[in-house]
Amino acid sequence: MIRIRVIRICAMTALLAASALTGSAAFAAAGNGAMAPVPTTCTVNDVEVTGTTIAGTDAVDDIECDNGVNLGTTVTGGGGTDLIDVDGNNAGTIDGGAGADLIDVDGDNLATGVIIGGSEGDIIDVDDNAGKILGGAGGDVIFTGANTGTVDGEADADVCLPDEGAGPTTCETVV
Ligand SMILES: [Ca+2]
Ligand SMILES: [Ca+2]
Ligand SMILES: [Ca+2]
Repeated sequence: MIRIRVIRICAMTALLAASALTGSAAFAAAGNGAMAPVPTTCTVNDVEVTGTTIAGTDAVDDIECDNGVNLGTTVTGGGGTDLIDVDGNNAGTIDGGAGADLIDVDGDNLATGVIIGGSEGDIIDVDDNAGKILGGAGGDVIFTGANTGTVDGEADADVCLPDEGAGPTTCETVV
């Protein structure tokens, strides 16, 4: 009876060791894979584009991303007054480029997310921010939900309107 128990315990120990190894291997694989760019699907002026680079033109663009912006994906408006409209979270980089852009993220800006207004007065509206929001030159208006990340209006007279939370908010006017 004692012998059977010992064998059982040995078997269980071996199983646990094996599963711990498998777990660490899986973790390592996920760790490596986590930084891999993930393509995002958006429409640029009603044309569907899938990739890790979604680029507007130097003219006025309407860029719509209905499933968020994934890690490693960069969405750029380029020149012109662009609308970049995201449904879901931003884990990538959104850059309005030159021109007074409207960047509307109907989700959170995650820790890995970066939103750049670019030159001229941009309007940036996002839910909770754990990432980085940079207004760039021009008088920008930046709306956020709870802010635990970085909000910096950068050059010129900016207005930041964080709903709650006291993450570092660098704006001439914080409402
Ligand atoms: Ca553009
Ligand atoms: Ca632009
Ligand atoms: Ca700006």
